[in-house]
Amino acid sequence: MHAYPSFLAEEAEVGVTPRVSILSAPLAATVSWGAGTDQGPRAILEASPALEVFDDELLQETIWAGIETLAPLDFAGCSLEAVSERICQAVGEALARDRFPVLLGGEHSVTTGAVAALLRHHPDLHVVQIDAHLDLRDSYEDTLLSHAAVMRRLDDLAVPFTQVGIRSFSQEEWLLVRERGWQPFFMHRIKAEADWIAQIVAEIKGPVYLTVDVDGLDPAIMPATGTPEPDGMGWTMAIDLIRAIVREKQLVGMDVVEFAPRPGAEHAAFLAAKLIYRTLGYRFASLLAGQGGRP
Ligand SMILES: [Mn+2]
Repeated sequence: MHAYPSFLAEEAEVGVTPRVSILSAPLAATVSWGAGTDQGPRAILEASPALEVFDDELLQETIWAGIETLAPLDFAGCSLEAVSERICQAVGEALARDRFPVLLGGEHSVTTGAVAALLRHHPDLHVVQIDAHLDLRDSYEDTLLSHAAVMRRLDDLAVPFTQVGIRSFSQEEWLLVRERGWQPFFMHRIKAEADWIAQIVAEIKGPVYLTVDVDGLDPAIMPATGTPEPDGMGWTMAIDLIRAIVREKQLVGMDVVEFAPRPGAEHAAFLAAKLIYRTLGYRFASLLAGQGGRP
């Protein structure tokens, strides 16, 4: 068995106290179609050393913020409840050590445990979800902690959330959205409303947890996922949104979920790694300002 890879490999070893913990949650228990999300974290980490450590937009070496990769969580023999508790504990430990947590899924149900941990530090937490799906089913295949019900579980926790890139949902979910008066940022909406990013920023009141289900992106750039819904968000769309959120709000944690590596689609793992590195770049830009990243 090969050692588990780390984000940016030895390039991340710059000798500063880490401010970021990369935490792998290789969970694949309830995927509906297209398995392989348990291999997602490894594939993203393995692709990451191909990134240029000097960010081409921010003109800084974000590695100087300090990025550590923790050993992957082991879910062998765990129920989904136990998985969620284990993630909550691991994210809680990262927060206690003053680290910014980046969780790599694994399927989307990993988000619940991370949000539970963040809520203890930020009771006014707001979740921004990039996703093709509403994930508002009450349960899915009799599983309350299914990936298809993850946002419903967050609603149970009374966490406010904003859903972006949506283009696939059930009638049950649609009726719930109407009943609650929610206004998801459907794909057709963000294409029709030029100020969609400003609208999203305006509705966020507290610190932000960003959950990126990679199927929110267009399958042309992100084919490595179980449900590659057509007509998704482009790279620039997603990055413009993340830039605005991180600059105008307080980003306190993030995850990238539902990545399932596909032979021949290695660009997708590279994209996921760059999206994480760019987001960390925004998050730590003021810390690194004026020094090109170097201390
Ligand atoms: Mn999804």
